[in-house]
Amino acid sequence: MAQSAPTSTTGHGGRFRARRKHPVSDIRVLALSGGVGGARLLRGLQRVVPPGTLAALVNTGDDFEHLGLRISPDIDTALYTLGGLAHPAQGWGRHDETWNFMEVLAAIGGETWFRLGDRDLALHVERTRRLKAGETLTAVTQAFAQRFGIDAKIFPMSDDPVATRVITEEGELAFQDYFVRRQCAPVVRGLRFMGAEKAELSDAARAAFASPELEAIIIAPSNPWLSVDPLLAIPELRDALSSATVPIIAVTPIIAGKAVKGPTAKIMSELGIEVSPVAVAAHYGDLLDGFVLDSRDAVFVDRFRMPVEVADTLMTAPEGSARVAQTALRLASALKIQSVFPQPEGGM
Ligand code: FO1
Repeated sequence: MAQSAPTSTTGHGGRFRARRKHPVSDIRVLALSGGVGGARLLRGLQRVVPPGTLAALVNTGDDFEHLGLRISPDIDTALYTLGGLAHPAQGWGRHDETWNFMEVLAAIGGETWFRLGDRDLALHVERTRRLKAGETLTAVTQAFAQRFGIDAKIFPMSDDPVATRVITEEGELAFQDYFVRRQCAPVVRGLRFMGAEKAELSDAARAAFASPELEAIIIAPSNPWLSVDPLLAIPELRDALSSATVPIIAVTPIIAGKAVKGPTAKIMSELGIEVSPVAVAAHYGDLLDGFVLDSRDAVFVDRFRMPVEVADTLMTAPEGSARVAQTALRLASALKIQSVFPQPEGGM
């Protein structure tokens, strides 16, 4: 149903008609994502679904204030990756970056452990300004996504503050202190997500879950403990997943006993958890309807108590992302048909 394009005002009193935006009610695929691995799957999903039908709920537990700036790393990784601006090998930040700001900051004795490129800086400065002017993180993120020509809807998991705290053998650390300053070295004993129990979904995220066109929910191959659990710690989000009437599919973040990127395997072993895709599926428990397993781990198939698709899940190249996205969506649609036409007892 064609809706009149909403008009909105610029920050300078002018009026302009926002480009016609797809309404959230067009959303067919909803992805939960954090970090680099998650963003790569979002890139694949954006390539294989029709325009305007993909929404992503992105982790904000890594967000922090640094040098007086409000920084949302997983949101920015999603923006850069979907906007074609991401640094391919690094995953975070831009490919076309310069570092003059950091150079001078170092020269004047500023904090340089968290590296902010000159172009990246504009996002943090403008986000900080708009948040201080009273805009929500959801509104700011959508404005940036539009400016980057991104078709998918990128939603923070909440507009309320949630802070991931990493409980280590050396005591509790703020997320970026653990992840960047200490390069994930401290031994992890547990995690907590400050504010999650009080955090709510944004109206836009709620509308995405309620979309009449919704066909699948995909848990991206992000670090389950660091990047997905903050989302699952939000009661309203967890309830929305538990009451979802569409299949929920997780894509493995572990391949042949290792994480593609980041400390997933290290944290699993430090938490005394078997470093395998089976343990990841068990971590998500009865939320899942299906799992995408990497072909290098096909040996684990018979340890799964849910439908599994096996594929090459490495997404270093863009076509890899599209392949994994297709695999996850194919599994979801197969399960959806099954739920509508259940197999006779003793069926497949
Ligand atoms: N990760 C690093 O390992 N070192 C950095 O200096 C760094 C800077 C940075 C700046 C902006 C941004 O959006 C992300 C940045 N990241 C950096 C990545 C970030 O810490 C992680 O991507 C997430 O927090 C965890 O996925």
